[in-house]
Amino acid sequence: MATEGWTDVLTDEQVDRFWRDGYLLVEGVLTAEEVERYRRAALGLLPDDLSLPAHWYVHHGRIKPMRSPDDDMFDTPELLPLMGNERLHAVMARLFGTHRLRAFDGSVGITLRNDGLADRVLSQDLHIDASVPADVDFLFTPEEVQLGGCYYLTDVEPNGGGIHVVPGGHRLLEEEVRAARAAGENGRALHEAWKRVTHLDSVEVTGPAGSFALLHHLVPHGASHNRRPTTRVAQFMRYVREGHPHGADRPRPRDRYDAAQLAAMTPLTRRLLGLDPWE
Ligand SMILES: O=C(O)CCC(=O)C(=O)O
Ligand SMILES: [Fe+2]
Repeated sequence: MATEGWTDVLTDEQVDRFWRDGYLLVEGVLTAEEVERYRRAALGLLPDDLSLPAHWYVHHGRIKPMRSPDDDMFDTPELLPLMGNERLHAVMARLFGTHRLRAFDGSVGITLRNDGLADRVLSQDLHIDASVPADVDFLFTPEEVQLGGCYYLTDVEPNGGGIHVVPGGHRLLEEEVRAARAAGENGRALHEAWKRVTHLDSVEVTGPAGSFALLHHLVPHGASHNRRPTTRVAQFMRYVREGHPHGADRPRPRDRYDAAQLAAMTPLTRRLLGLDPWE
């Protein structure tokens, strides 16, 4: 089936580097034709007159389209195939050690050039987006791991709005949380529940269009200002194993999908969304 060959999709060196650094740029996940199609679909979310709906998020040149005030998942027929991409699933299966995964997120981030705030690199506080509720302590088990990141749908050159990550940040976070626990403190609550991390240094992840910038869920990361003319277009994805301890593997509700969306799904997409069971 679709996952054939997933064991050799990354080299052992890439796998080791990912678990050591907590991030990895995987090139060539999308073909040039796919990049062009999805980039157009993502930019096609922008209204013709560039009047951005009030419920969209716009900050320092970064536009986050929203389907509704509390829904940022763009699983339209055009963009839905990104959620069931075979190559990204193979990369994830290699790292998780199983192909029985659930995929979610599907949000889009479009970063225009911003000439302001010249003394600042980041346009967003470093944070984590772990599927661990803010009032629940980390388990630090393999079952809890969520792997995510973004497809780059444009070339991202240095200072071009690439996602910033803290190298080794997942290990730094675990050490800090465990030290706090040992001191009788709540490590989960540190740094505003790890949504405002100001004490760690980050680097920009650059790469050609068609790459996936892969992140461990405990790596603090944040958006950066784009200083280049090329508008950065990215689509975000997250994966967990079936049986996630905090319920992040819940299937998508069936009534979310109309005939056009269902027609855009492959058998792999249906399993990743939880509409069909894994064998
Ligand atoms: O757009 C980016 O580069 C990162 C955005 C991000 O991490 C977020 O919005 O949670
Ligand atoms: Fe984030």
